[in-house]
Amino acid sequence: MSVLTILEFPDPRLRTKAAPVTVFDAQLKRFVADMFETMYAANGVGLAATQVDVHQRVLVIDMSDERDQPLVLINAEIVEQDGAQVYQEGCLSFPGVYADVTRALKVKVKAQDADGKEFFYEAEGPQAVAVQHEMDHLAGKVFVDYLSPLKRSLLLKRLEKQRKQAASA
Ligand code: GNR
Ligand code: NI
Repeated sequence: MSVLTILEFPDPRLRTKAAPVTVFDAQLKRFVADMFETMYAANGVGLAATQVDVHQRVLVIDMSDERDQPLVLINAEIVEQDGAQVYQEGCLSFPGVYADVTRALKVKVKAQDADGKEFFYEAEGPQAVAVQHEMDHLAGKVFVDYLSPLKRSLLLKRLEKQRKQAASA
């Protein structure tokens, strides 16, 4: 297994739209294992393939405190959604910055597992935030896209400041 490099904003590759997975083979399973290793190494609660420069519809999530509830969604599609919630989001591609984003409260997703078997997954609250955040990455979208121009420029300035501090630490 390997820890993969996570692309950071404003890398233009984060804007790539992922293609559906069509081949469910050993290579895909290795890639999923690498995604989990990368997400856990970075202390993230989710990771989209886009963030490691693989442009296929694969996302992983683990919202548990014990880091023992891995979930992989391949070719995920939202089939139902309901309500709204505001949640303070972060992103491994924007280290050290956070912002409130409004999203659906509940989502029902149709997806495939690493063997290609179709299943439905229903999430509410923080889990639903994670699913929507990762699905956005696969569409080339990032959480700052939801902010007003003013809030976005403030956040991107903070990102620069964080980077300078991290570089001189
Ligand atoms: O680790 C992550 N935490 C997080 C917190 C609030 C809302 C969304 C997330 S996802 C993020 C990992 C990441 O960047 N996934 O794309
Ligand atoms: Ni993210």
